[in-house]
Order: sequence, then C-alpha cells, then structure tokens
Amino acid sequence: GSRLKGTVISKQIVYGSVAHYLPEKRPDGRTHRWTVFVKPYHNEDLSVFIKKIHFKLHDSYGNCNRTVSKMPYEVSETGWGEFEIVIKIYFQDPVERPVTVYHILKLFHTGPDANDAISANLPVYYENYEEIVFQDPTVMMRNVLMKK
Ligand code: SLL
Repeated sequence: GSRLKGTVISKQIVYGSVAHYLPEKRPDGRTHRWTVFVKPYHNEDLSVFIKKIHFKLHDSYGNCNRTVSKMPYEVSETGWGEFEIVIKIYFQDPVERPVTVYHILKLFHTGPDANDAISANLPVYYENYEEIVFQDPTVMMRNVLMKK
C-alpha cells in the first residue's frame, strides 16, 4: 500500500491493570485475581483499526502468550506476584508496525494510604495513558482510523 506523506493521525489508549485479593486462601498459593487491559481513552471501537493484542505474561504461567482479537482487550488471571507484562498491539494493515508497551502488574497497595486501602479492601488500579501516532499511514490505515 502507498503511504500518505505528511498525514499524522493519533489514537489515545489506556492500558493497565486492576487487582484484588481472593476471598480465601488457596492451596496453590495464589492470593490475587487480576486483569490487564487495553481500552480506548475516548469511547470508540478499537477493533476498527486494531487487529489483535498480544499479552506476554510471566513464564510461571503455563500459557504465557495470550492473544485477544476483539474488545474487551483484556486477560484475567490469578497469581501471587508482580511482574512486567509485554503488550504488543497489531494493526489492521499488516504493514503498519506493531506498537509495544510495557506494564508492571501491580497487586499491592503502596504509599502513605496503603494501610487504609488494605483495610477497606480496595482494588489496586494502575493505569497508563498512551498516544499511538500513525505517521504517513497507508491508505487502508487512514480509512479505518478516520471511520466514524
Ligand atoms: C516475583 N519476579 O518473584 C516476580 C515473579 C511471578 C508471579 C512473579 C504465577 C502463579 C503461579 C504468578 O503469580 N507468578 O506460579 O502459581 O515476585
């Protein structure tokens, strides 16, 4: 596909995780249920321009490579430890380079209010904002990015 020189289109996304304690102790030692996700910053259908999102979990998970091809782009698991999750976003036009972001799964409250948060059993949210910039997109990518 030919590229549109000088065209710049950006899309805002939010990626992150939410975690909470499991109500009961488990024999496998897992203490938390968590979800890692990618969602739109504005209310829009990301699948119009995203083909799939690959989440690479810690090697301690049997199937540590998870691929999600439609919204919601998320993976839920149980576990006991924090680690880095590699999130690779693939676009509808395969010539458009995938974008990789790194997220540290956070399970535990930290900071001055940690004890209060633990007592109240609040979930641990940890979100980041990212802007994906498509510079000189292909015609196909431009068309899906501009779709209303
Ligand atoms: C740590 N570097 O040692 C980290 C690794 C990995 C956590 C944490 C999997 C569940 C399971 C899980 O929670 N892995 O293996 O049962 O803290």
